[in-house]
Amino acid sequence: MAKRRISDFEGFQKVLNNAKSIIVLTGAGISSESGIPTFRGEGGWWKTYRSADLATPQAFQSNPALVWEFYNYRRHVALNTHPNNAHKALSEYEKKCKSEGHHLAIITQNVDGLHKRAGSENIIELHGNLFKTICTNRKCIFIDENYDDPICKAFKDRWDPNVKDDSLPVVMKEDLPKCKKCNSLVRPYIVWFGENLDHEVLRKSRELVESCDLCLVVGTSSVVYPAAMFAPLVAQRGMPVAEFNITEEPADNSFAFHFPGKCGTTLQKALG
Ligand code: BJW
Ligand code: ZN
Repeated sequence: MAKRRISDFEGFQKVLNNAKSIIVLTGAGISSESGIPTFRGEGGWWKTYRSADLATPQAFQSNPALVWEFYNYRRHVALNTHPNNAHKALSEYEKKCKSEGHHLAIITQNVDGLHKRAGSENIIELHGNLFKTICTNRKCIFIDENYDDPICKAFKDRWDPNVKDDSLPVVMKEDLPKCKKCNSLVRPYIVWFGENLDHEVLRKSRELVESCDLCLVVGTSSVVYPAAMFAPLVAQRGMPVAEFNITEEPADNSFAFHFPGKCGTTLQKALG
C-alpha cells in the first residue's frame, strides 16, 4: 500500500488538477463551522435525547409529536445558519470544473441544505432533506417542500431545548403537519436508521463511486452505511481518496491523503 500523505497540499493539487470526475462525500463536520452540531459529537443531543434515538421510524411511530418537535428545532437551527468556507470552496470548485469540462458531484449525508445555499448544483442528498416532508399514507406518499419556521402552529415558540417539557402544552397528533393532498400526517423526508435509501439516489451514487477518479471525504465519521463504504470502494479501485477531518487519524488506512484540521480552512487551501 502506498504511503499516506498527511497535509501534502502540493501533492494533492497535482492529483486534483488531473482529475476529470471528482466525488465529494460530505458529513455533519462540514456544517459544524456554520454552527450546526455534528451527529455524534457533544452537540448530538436534543433536550435529554440522543439524536440517534429520535432518528428512527420506531421513535416516530411511538411519539410523532416528539420527533416532529426535534425536526422543527433542527429546521430552525439550519435556517438561522449560513454556508461556511468549506461549502463555498466546493461550490467554487464545481464552477471551475464545469468551465473546464470536468465533473464534480457532492454526495452528502447532510440534510441541512447548506450545499445548495452555497451555490453547488450537482448534489445528491443521501439521507433526505430537513425542508421536505413525505405523506405517511402509503396510497399518497406525496413529497412536499417548505421552509416554514415553525413548521406548524403547535410548535410556535417551542424551539428552545432548555425549556422543560412539563412546562409546555402537550402537542396532539392532529396538530402535527398534514399532507396538502390527503390531509394525512406527514413525516420528515429523512432516511432514518433501518430504512432503505431512495433507490434512484443509491443507484446514482454507486455509479459515481464506480466511475470517479478522485474522491474527497469531508467531515464524516464514516460509520453509517451505505455511505461509509463509498470511499473505501474508490480506494479499492486504486483511485486516490483525500480525507478532511479534524481528527488526526484517517477513517480508513487505504486513503491516499489525510488533511487534519477544520475543513473550512483545509478544504479552502486544498482547492484554492
Ligand atoms: C469535522 C469538523 C470540522 C467535526 N472539519 N471535520 C452494514 C453494517 C453495519 C450496519 C449497517 C449496515 N448497513 C446498514 C446498517 C445499519 C445502519 C448503520 O449504518 N448503522 C451504523 C451506525 C452501524 N444504516 C442504516 O440503517 C441505513 N439504511 C440502510 O442501510 O438500509 C438497509 C438496511 C435496512 C435495515 C437493516 C439493515 C440494512 C440508513 C442510514 C440513515 C442514517 N440517517 C442519519 C439520521 C437522519 C438524518 C438526521 O436526522 O440528521 O443520518 S444517522 C446520522 O449519521 C445522520 C448522518 O447523515 C449520518 C452520518 O453522520 P456523519 O455525517 O458522519 O456525522 P458524525 O457526527 O458521525 O461525524 C462528524 C465528523 O465530522 C466527525 O468525524 C468529526 O471528527 C468531523 N468534524 N467538525 C472537519 N470543522
Ligand atoms: Zn397525502
